[in-house]
Amino acid sequence: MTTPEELAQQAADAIAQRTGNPTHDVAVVLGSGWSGAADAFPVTAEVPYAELPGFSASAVAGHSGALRSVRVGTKNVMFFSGRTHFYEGRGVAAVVHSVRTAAAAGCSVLVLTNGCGGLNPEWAPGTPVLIADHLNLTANTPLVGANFVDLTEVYSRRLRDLARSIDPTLDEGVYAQFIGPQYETPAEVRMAGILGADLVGMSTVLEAIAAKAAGLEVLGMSLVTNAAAGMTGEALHHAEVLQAGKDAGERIAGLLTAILEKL
Ligand code: 8IG
Repeated sequence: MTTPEELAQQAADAIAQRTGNPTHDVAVVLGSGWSGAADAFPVTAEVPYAELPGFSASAVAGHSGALRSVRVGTKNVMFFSGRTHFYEGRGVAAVVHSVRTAAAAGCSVLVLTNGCGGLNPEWAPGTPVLIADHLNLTANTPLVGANFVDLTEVYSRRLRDLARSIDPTLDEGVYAQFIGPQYETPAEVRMAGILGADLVGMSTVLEAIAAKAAGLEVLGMSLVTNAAAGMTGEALHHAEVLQAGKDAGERIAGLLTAILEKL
């Protein structure tokens, strides 16, 4: 049996071979709305997920499904454009395979981005928010066995401060991961708010747990693409979510680019 770590090592070896970079320094997972950031840097190589051990092409509109290696200053940065979501039913190991691959490739910093719903009425669609902490509402974990990982500071204070040194207006909040794929009911959004959530989404938390277990320093950034269900009385549509991402694309790409240059 191949363990998840062995499969990640195979993917990392394939990435080293295909990109010509024996190691990478930083990994970025691009969620809904964030893809523009990968275009700002000279591309070393692009590898379709289909050609990497353990990866599968994503089925969600707005997610492209390839790994891109770029050079940022003196650092090699790998961009995962598209992610496996828990709701795809491929299991939690598949969800965190990118994260383990990044660790196996030598990365020490992981940037997790997503599009999500916002509970704070001051966050208009298109507002980027730093993730300060999370609620794991998936009733799942990527960890198996007696692996008592400390989650006191999942989302690095150093990296949040670095982000705010670039954009002092950045707010931060608690991100709650629901399984999806359906959006929440208004009652579920109220529940999440009572539990302490400011952001609701369908990714990031399981990945962040795997990242901490692998020793990675994590920066989490959400793009609020919509008010969470029930906040405005409007219904949620995936097309509008994608449009909000497109409209905010330039600002958040610039933000992410500036962060990567400062790492
Ligand atoms: I984009 O409102 C996006 N993803 N769970 N709720 C959840 N996921 C999301 C939402 C949302 N918007």
